[in-house]
Amino acid sequence: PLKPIANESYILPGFATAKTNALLTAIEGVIQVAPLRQMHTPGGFKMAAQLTNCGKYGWVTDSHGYRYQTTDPETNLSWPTMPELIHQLALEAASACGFAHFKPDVCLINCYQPGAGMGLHQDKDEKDFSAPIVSVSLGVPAIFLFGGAKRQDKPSAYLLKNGDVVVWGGEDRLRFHGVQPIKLAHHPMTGQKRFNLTIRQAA
Ligand code: MD5
Ligand code: FE
Repeated sequence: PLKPIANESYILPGFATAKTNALLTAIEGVIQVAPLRQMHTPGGFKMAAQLTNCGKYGWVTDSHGYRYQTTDPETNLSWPTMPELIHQLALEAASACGFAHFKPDVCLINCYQPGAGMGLHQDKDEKDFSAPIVSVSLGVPAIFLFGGAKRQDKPSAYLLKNGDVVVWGGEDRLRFHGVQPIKLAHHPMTGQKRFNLTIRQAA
């Protein structure tokens, strides 16, 4: 099933459900090399979610700005390779939504504890906005806020559960979006946490 939420954006409910165990195992492997950490925005605020990356590039933020880089600033090591399971899942989800040209080179892993959210923002640090973005939700549910081209546009709210996949592209690629603070809940595979994989083409 494929639920359109805008002209070129779709929720694929449960698209990754059969793979959630393997995805969490893959995430554990990444975290052992590139630990989860809270980063700071250029304005000096600590982000609520913890993050890490895998793939050729990783998304980072610090006092100098938002950017992609090939090394982990905590360890100076290259980011771990993107597990093939994640790479393939992203290609399959994008293809199911009609996005044939997608060469993902980064998977940002966000980890939300109860109370953590993400304010409305646009993803615009990538080179080619014609490439879609695929997101995979794991663990406790979250309310995803999907806005418009302007910050002032009133967002729609969608509940994203373990195994749900969302694909954004085309005219919707630069919409404002965010995540409401996570409610206290329990998931058998992640405890109180929510993980989100955001698979993108940075270069
Ligand atoms: C999350 N993460 O649940 C979300 C899912 C981020 C972020 O937003 O930047 O780490 S990805 C949601 C997304 C990506 C690209 C475009 C749009 C939404 N959109 O047009 O709404 O941790
Ligand atoms: Fe985003």
